[in-house]
Amino acid sequence: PFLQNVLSNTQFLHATVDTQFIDENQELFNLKPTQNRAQKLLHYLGHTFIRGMSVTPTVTCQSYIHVNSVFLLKPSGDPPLGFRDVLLRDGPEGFAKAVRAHKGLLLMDTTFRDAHQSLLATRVRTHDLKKISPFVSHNFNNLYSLENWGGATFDVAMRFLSECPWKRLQEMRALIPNVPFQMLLRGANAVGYTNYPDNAVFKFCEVAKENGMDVFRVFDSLNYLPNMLLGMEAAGAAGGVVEAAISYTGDVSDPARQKYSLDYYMKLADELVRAGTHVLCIKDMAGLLKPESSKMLIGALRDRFPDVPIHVHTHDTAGAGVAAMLACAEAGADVVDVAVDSMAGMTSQPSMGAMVACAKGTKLDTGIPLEKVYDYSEYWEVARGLYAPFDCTATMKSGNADVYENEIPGGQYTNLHFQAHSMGLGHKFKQVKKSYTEANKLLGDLIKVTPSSKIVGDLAQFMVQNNLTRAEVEEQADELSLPLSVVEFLQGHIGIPHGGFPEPLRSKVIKSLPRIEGRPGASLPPMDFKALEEGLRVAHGDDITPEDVMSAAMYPKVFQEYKEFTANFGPVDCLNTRLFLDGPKIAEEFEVELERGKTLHIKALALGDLNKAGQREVFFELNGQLRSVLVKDTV
Ligand code: 3PY
Ligand code: ZN
Repeated sequence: PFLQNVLSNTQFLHATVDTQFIDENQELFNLKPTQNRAQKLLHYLGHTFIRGMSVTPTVTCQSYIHVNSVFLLKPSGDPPLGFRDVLLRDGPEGFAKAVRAHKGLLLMDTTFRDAHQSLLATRVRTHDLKKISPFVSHNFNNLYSLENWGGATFDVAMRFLSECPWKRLQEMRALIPNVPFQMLLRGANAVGYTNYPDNAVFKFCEVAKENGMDVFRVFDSLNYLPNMLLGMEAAGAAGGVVEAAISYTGDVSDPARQKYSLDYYMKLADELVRAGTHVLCIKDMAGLLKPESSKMLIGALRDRFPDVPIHVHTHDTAGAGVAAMLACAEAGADVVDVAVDSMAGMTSQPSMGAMVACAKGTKLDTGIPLEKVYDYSEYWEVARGLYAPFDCTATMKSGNADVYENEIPGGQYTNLHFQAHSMGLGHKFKQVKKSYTEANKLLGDLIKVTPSSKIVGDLAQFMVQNNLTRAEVEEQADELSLPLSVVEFLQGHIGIPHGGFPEPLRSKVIKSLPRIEGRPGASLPPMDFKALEEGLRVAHGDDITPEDVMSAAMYPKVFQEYKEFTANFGPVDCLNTRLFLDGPKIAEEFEVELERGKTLHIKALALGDLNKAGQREVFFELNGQLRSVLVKDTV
C-alpha cells in the first residue's frame, strides 16, 4: 500500500522529488484501512494455513463435516409483524398482556444461545447466525422470543471466536426487527461468574437494551432474592421486559424432597411478582421437571397469578423434555423453550418440531408451519457439521435419566462428560456424577446453576482426585485445601443459599476468613467507567465505544486479548466458519466479503520452508496479485 501511494503521487510521477520527499509527504503513510485489513486477514489465514485451529482450542478430536450448504429461499420484502412490534408499541406491560391473552402455546427458540451452549461449547459464530436470521424473521414471526445472547455467549465470543458480542447483537437486530430478542442475565453476576458492582449491572443492561435487547431473563444461582431483585431493577430501569426466573431443583412431586417444596417456589414467586416482574419464568436448567411435577408447579402458579405470563425453560437430558413442556402448557404456561430439531435433545432444549407437531390441532397449537421447521432444521444440521470439533456427540451418545439424581445443569453435564473423556477417564464419569451428588449434599443441597453449579463441580472433582467421601470431607474440612471457589462460596461471595450455609462445614473451612453478610454486590465500590474508558483509550487507541467499556468491565483480560488479536489480525468474522477454524487448503480459491461491496478474491498458494527464526513465508494470491506473509511456526 505504501508503494502504491508513492506510485500515484503526482510529485513523484513528475520526478520533482528530492531526499526530503518522504518526510514532507506524510500522507504517503495513509494506508487504506481495507488494504491494511486485507493484509491482516492474510496473516490470520497464514496462521490457520500452517497450524489450523489457531485461535480457538478444539474440544473434541473430530474434524469439521462439510456438506454443501442448503439452498434457502432468500426472503424478500419486510418481515411480517411479530411480538416485538407489540413491545415497541405497547411497552413491556402491554407486551406481557398480549402474551397472556394469546391463544395457543408460544415458543421461545433457544437455538442461537442455550442450544449451542449446551451442545457445541457455545462456539456458534455470528457468521452462521446471520445467514439464517432473515429466514427466522420471515418465518417465525410468531415466536415469543429468540434467545440469542447472554449466558456464556458473551465471553466465548471474545475469548474463543475473536468477535465482538455487541456487534453480533447489532447485526442480528438489523436482520430480525420483528421477533423479541431474549438474553440470559445472571442477576448480580450479569454475564460473568462473580458479583459486579451494582452500577456495572445497571450500565450493562442499559447498553444491552440500546443495542437491541428486549427480554431479560434474570436469575440468581442460589435464588437469592436480593441478587435477583438487583438484576430485575437493572433490566427494568433499562426499559427491558423483566423475566424473573426461579431456578428449579429437586422434585415438588416427591414428598421426600421437601427442601425445595411447592411452598418454597410459591413464596419466591410471590416476591418476584410483588417486585413487578413482567413475566415469571421457571428455569429448569437441569431438566428435572417431569409431567407430574410440571402439573403441580405450573398449575399452582397459574391459579395464584392469573394475569402474569408464565414461561418455562428446561433441558432434555433425561429425554422427557417434550412430555414435561406439554404438561406445563396444559397446566397454563404461556411459553415454553425449544431448540430447532437438529440442535435439540440431550443436554439442549426439547425439539421445536416435536413440540409444534404435538400441539398441532389442539388448543395449544403454536401456529408455526412444520415445513418451515424442517427447513430451519436442515440449515442447522449442515451448520452444526462445521462445529464438529466442538460437538459433544463426539463422546456423548445419549442423555441419561440419572440427571434426576445428580441434578447437573445441561451445559455443565456436557462439560463434565467431555472433561472425563478427554482425560481418558470416561469410565469414571459415573463416579464424577456420584461425587457431584455427594458434593451437593455436603454444601447443603444447593440450587445448581452458573456459578453455584461450578462450585459443586469443583468440589466433586476435588473429591474424585483425592478419593474422598462426603464423610471424610466433613471430618477433615479444617485441614483440607478445598478449591477456592468452595471457600469463597462459604464466605458468602455469591450470596446466601436457601436454608443457610452448612454447619459445621462452613466454620471449619473458613475459620477466621471474612464473612460477607447479605448481598455481596452491596459492599463493592461502584465501577469508575470514566477511568476505565481512559485506560482503554491509552491501551488500544481512540476508537473505544461504550460497548467496549462494558466488555472490559465484565471481562478485562479477555477484552484485552481480544483487542490485541484484532490489532494483529483485524476482524475475522467475515471468514466463513471452515476457513476461520481450519484455514484454507493449498490451491483453494475463495472470496471474502470484508464489507458490503468490498470482496477479496484469495487463493492459497504455498508454504515456504521454515527459516532459522522459526518462521515460514506463506504465499497467497490476493485479487490477482502475489502476496506473502511471514508467520511464526511454533509447532
Ligand atoms: C448460563 O448461566 O449460562 C446458563 O445457561 C445457566 O443455565
Ligand atoms: Zn438452560
